[in-house]
Amino acid sequence: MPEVVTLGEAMVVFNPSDYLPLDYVHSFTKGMAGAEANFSIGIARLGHEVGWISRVGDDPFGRFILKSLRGEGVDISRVKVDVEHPTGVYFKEKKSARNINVYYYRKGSAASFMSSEDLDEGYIASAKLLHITGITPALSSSCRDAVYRAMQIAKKNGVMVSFDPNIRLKLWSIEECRKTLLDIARYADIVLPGQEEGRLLLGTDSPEEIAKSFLDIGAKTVVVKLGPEGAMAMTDNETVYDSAPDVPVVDTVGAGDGFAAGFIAGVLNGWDIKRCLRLANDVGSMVVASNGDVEGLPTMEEVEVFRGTIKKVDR
Ligand code: KDG
Repeated sequence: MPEVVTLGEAMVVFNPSDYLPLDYVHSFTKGMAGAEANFSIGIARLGHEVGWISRVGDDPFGRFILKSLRGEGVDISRVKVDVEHPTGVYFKEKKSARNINVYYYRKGSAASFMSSEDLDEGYIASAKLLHITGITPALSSSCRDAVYRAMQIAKKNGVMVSFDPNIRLKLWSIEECRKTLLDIARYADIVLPGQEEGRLLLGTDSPEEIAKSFLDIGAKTVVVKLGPEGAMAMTDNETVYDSAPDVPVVDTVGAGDGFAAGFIAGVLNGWDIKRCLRLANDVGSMVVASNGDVEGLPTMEEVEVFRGTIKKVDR
């Protein structure tokens, strides 16, 4: 049984070949996407066992997603193939590396029909950690029920819960989003908001105030992502800051999932918070420096090469 379990929608992403408005782009590269699937690949590459729960359509894109995740070593034994609904897709529009829009074609997708009946209680109960993002509860009411059920199973069985708000205002209104995500955060041991997400949810830009608010509602560790500035982690006993490595910005989408995978992998390794934060920042930066949502996710060895602590022989 996997150490980490997560649930959410994977999609096929079409990455444009040029920095142009989408109406002028003529070719795209097909890739894997979906926050929880990206996170799963990140965790697997960093050497931990992870299971991803979802539904995919009975179509070539669903098969592509399953082959990709299986190939990465993610456990997909709890994924259902839905013969009635398609796999979701999304298109990325890049006007520049820092100016990215997304266009979703996921309404009515197979994953949006996921429900609490898709959950295997023993599978979640035997994990060390359940990872939730704010995207899954935005997909449908049955997905939201599944998220709550998964968190209840985790709480009942002493499984740690990590929560990345991953606010997507193309999926729901800010009012519904705020109400739901602040409620979900009450179940989380580790909360990983971005600074802007903290502002949207709590009305403050201050990383310290954002962290304290989540600690007040029950989190044990809060990690606030500060973009190119790095990140800050706070517990009841300590506050730690870490800067992000300076990398060329190629594609920022997926960096938060890589960051979460790095932090959680560190937690599973039993590392102190400073070391977890370092790995999170390194993994996030490596994703930012490569094209695509998952392509830049590193193995531990690749992290060491990136840090310059080991040398790679190229030829
Ligand atoms: O965090 C990256 C994700 O945003 C991307 O892979 C697609 O899951 C996705 C979403 O809903 O935006």
